[in-house]
Amino acid sequence: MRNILFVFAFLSLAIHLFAEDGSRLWLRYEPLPENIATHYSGKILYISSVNSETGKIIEKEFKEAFQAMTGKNLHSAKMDRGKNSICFEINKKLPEKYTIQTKPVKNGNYISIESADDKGLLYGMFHLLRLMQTQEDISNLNIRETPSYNRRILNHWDNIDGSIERGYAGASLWDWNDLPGTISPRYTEYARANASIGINGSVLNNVNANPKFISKEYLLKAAEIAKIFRPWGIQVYLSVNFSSPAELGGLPTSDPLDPAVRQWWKDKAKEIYSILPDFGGFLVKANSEGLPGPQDFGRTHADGANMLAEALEPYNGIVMWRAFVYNATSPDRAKQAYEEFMPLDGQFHKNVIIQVKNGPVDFQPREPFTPLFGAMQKTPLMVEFQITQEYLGFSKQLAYLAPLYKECLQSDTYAKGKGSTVAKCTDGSIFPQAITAIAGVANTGNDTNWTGHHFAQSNWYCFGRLAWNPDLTSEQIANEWIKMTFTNEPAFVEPVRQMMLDSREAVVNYMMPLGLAHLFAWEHHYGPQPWLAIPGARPDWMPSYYHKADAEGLGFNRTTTGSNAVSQYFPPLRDRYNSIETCPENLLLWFHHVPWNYRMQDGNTLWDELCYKYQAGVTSTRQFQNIWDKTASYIDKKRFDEVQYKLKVQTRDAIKWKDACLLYFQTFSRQAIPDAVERPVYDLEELK
Ligand code: GCV
Repeated sequence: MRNILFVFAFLSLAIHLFAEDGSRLWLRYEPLPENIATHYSGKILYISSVNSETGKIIEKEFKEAFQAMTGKNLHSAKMDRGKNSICFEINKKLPEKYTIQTKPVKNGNYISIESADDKGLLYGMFHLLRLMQTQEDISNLNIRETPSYNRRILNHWDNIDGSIERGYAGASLWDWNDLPGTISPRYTEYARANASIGINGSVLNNVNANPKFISKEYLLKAAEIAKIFRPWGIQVYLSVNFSSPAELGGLPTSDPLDPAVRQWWKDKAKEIYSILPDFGGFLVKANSEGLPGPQDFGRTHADGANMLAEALEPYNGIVMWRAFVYNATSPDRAKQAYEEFMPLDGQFHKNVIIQVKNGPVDFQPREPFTPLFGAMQKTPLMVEFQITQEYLGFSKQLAYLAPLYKECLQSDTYAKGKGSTVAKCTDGSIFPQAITAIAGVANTGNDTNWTGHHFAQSNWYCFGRLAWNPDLTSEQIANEWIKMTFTNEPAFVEPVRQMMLDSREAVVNYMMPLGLAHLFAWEHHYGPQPWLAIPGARPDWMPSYYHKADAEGLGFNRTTTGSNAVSQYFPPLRDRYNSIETCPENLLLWFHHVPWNYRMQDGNTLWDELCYKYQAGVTSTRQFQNIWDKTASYIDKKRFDEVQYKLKVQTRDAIKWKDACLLYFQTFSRQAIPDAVERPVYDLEELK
């Protein structure tokens, strides 16, 4: 009875101390059930040779977490690897980033976490805590971990005025007005959350970069953020505007071959490193969507990137040069990055890496992988994913993105025969490269729960976990995240995991199934506007450029009889995509213009199949509502209610997508919507 009372008192204390508002993310360290807590008793924290700031963080975090989960205090000891102790130890000879092992000691055993540096110990500590949080057996451990990518980076599209481009979780976390004098406690919380999932870099500002970010005034502000991030193993990077020499430095030009411009960047790099000694480097969006770049001066992307690379080289900084380029006159936007960058392969300085969006257009709910992966073999490439849900329902809709990220990373490019996946082509295992990296456009903001939708936290989480190890399964990651974020109760974990795993495909189905892309409303990219036609606007910003609906059929002919984008892929993929019979149906309309009465693999016509896909998307969202409604008793009311409300909005908006797209495409197909599909509830004119 006393035990029960104790547990009860302990639980209510925990509940009292922390509101369940999502602010604690996956680092909630909830009390473990008593039988498990007993199993963990008696362990002593032992830290050797770690006197750094990071060492102090490890000691504090581990003690507090252990206390919160087990109710027991740990004691620090420097000398003795005693029975039941947990030992954090630097081992310079260790090839892996860290190991966690159960090792024998007199009368028992202890847990040893070893790494060549304190950052590895930090990751090892979070790994061990994760095992405890998810109630895994830690009695016999033999874990060896090495990250797949050296640089695992969040890109913030945050502006100087505190707004965030494509941000759906409030304003920027960075209080530029108050920095450097006032330091928000959230900087530490942000760094801690990132460290817990292995993220080790942060680009603080938008790729649509204001030149001011590299002024002395702003460097001093960024330096304060970097100071907080440093012991958590996170390097600061900045996006730079290519016209900075002219706009910030007052030079008459920003031509990358002009000696004064080159010197300006060298001086700027020197200044940056005097203020930010471990600065990571530059991210650059150039000659893209109206931003300046080397082509303004008749120079190439390589000329521009190499000039910056030379300036950063003495300090080991890198340049992440984006391949997101397209122009209004191109007959196929999906081909452009390849056309502009392939001729430059091998011409980049060794500290340049080309940052390439996962798909050739723009973070659509489904795209094939960008064909530059595997093709540029003499230049390091890094994948850029979007974590913020610009094209997947903002923070209003549930879309767990691990399946999307994995679909790209596991795609076989066939660059060096079968098995040349995008992951292997970018992690250094097929093409040796000095720099390996991966980036995700962050979905964080100053909302209490960080990401707007409670489930959007899982996308931040899964990006970090996959950046560390792309072989983890979406299911495994969802499992961990749910247990740490909500509860270990199987009656909650299992249905919610299934809901998450189904959610991305649901969004594809009710937004743009079968390889359709970019049917989005003008500018905000939330709802459907497949009919959009603004006189005089850029054609490649209009949905009809992508869907090509006409009386004959639907889809973009990218085969050898069309734009020939298929030729940018290696055989046999090229041939598979080129043939309507072998093209995967989930990309059919990406590569083919398909007649409305074309027979799909299941015998349905294209038109009927399209209708069934939209219906399947809507049906899934209703299932999500049903699943969620049954979970009320397992979690706190606040998060339950907030998610319940968002799932209702998602169903409502999925119906809008279905009605808008089917009613619009019906004006071309001139066929009835099959009986098994819900009748439209909106009129096309009303939706328009
Ligand atoms: C930061 C898309 C988005 C833009 C974004 C751009 C990019 O076009 O809509 O908001 O700009 O991608 O990735 O540079």
